[in-house]
Amino acid sequence: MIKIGMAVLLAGIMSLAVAEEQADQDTMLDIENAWVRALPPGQPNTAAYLTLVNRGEVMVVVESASADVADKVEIHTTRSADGLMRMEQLQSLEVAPGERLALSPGGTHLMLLGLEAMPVTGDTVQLCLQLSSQSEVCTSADVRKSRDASDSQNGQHHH
Ligand SMILES: [Cu+2]
Repeated sequence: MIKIGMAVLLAGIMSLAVAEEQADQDTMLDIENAWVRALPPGQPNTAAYLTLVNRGEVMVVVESASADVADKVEIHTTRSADGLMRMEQLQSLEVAPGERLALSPGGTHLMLLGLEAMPVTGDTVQLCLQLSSQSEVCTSADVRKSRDASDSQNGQHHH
C-alpha cells in the first residue's frame, strides 16, 4: 500500500514539473490593471487599457486581441501629426523580458470595435491577447469612465 502511494505521489510531482517547464518555455505574460472606458451608450467603439508584464526570459509578441463584447479588437497607438492626435493601428506589441509595457490613455491602447452594447461602469469585460507563441492570455477588465484615483496620482489627465 505504501509503495503504491509513493508511486502516485511521484507521478504527481513529475507531471507538475513538466507543466512548469512548458510554462517557462511558453510565455510568462501577466496582465495588470486592465480597464475598459465606458463611453455614452450608442457609441460603437471604445478603448481598453492595461499593463503587460513579461516575467519570462524570452520576448513576448502580442499579435492580436479579442473581447467578449466586441466584434473585433485592434491594437492602436496615438501619434500627433500636424497638431492632430491620430490613432494608428499596430500589427503587434513586443514586450522584452522583464519589461512592463503600459497601455494608457493618450498612448497605445486596445480598440474595441463593433460593440454589441456599450459596457457600463461596474461591468467586467473579458479581454484576451493572442501571442506569437500560439498561446492566449486573458484577463477581466473593469469598466470605468476614467482612470481611478490610484492611477491618476501622476496628475495627468488624458481624454
Ligand atoms: Cu484607437
